[in-house]
Amino acid sequence: MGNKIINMPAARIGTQWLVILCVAMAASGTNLDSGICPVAGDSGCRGNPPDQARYDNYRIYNVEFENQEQIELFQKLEEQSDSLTFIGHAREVGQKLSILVAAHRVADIADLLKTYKVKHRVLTYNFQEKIDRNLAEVQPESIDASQLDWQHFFHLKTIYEWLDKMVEKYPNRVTVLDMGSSTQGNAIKGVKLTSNANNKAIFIESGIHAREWISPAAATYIINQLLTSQDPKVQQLAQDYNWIIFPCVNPDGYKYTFEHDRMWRKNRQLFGTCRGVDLNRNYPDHWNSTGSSSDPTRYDFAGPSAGSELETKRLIDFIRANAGKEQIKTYIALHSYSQMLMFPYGYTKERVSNYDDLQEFGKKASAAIKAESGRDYVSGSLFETIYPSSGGSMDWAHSEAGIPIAYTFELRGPPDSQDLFILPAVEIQPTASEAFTAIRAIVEAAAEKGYYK
Ligand code: 0X9
Ligand code: ZN
Repeated sequence: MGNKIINMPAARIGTQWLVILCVAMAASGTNLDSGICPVAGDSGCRGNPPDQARYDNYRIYNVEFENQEQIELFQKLEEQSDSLTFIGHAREVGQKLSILVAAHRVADIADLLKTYKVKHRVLTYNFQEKIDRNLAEVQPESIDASQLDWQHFFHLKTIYEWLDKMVEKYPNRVTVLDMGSSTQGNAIKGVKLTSNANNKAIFIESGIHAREWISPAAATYIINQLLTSQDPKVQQLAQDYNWIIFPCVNPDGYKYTFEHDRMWRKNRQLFGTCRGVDLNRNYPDHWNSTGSSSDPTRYDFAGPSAGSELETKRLIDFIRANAGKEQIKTYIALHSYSQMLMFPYGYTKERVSNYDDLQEFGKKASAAIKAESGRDYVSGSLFETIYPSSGGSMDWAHSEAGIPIAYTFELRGPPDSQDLFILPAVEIQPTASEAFTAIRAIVEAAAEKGYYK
């Protein structure tokens, strides 16, 4: 909206448009009398606020279902409304669920909770405060990548430049990998750390869900540890295995969380009036059979068909081309939040052939985290631990690509976190360290069982 339009006589603008214009102006603080933008801004008319989603006075409710009626109530609510962000779906008695409630729905939801006697707690009263604090912990996009640390969050550009710097610094050990471009033309870049061409390889997938910022941060932490740690055990691990790490497999979504909506999860593919496929529902393995949606407006939209998305195709092509050649025996997908270490399957309660081993390694990994930080991480099959979901990358990597050791980690915070995905920056270092500790415990236990022979 520019000054030209503001100065147009009312008669030349249709009544409907005039109303919209006035509401927009009032909302943005534009001075209708003078037609002057009050504050210098960076988008559209100087003075308009940026095109950024806000969550002022949004609340997080944690509810617990005690009967079928309450479950059906919340299933209906989720179906009917896009002003309630569910973290999971209402499924069973005893289940606890966090829901982000838009400010204009607070009275309505509070009434329903009372009417149906739903057990609940309010975890957060103003979600925007969490976001504001978090955005203050982001370093500017213009920062030199050598400044990358684990006390701040970083833009995609900085993470990618930091990968290039690692290659410059350790040319004999690090190579940059590029899977190709995303839907919106961003690179899907990673690194390979090689000690010996004959080593078995460990693959780490990070950032498939855009808003889970701890995931790319943990990936850069792990790369840095493998290259610089003085701990002989870490050096041994860097010696004995090659590591293929992609910090951000959903670059379009990640960029969007910095520029427009901190809570964005999916990729940015357009479907008429809305956008985004949940890339962790898009893999061609029992695609869209459970725990996913066929509706593009939903957070867990599986896509128009199995493997429809460019990001999914890139990753599948990469793994197909390299699983054998690079001897990839371990696949780790990093997510947040809930503190869980999960193995296949996600789509069924049937057990994988090496269920007992994966269960044992998971338990060892959560014990190692407990010893390190005191944090509780639950381990088990994904279906049994978090919720049924199909079309995930881990199921595909295990079943279709034949990678025997496959895990999905949900990193900090706890399941009843007041922050949801907005982890404070002070927790980056300890959380990333926990992730690395768990990976090391799994790899060491799997090595003992002969998985890397
Ligand atoms: O829902 C998800 O995709 C994951 N949880 S998150 O809160 N990070 O979004 C966990 C389920 C992963 N599902 C499969 N791999 N099938
Ligand atoms: Zn996730």
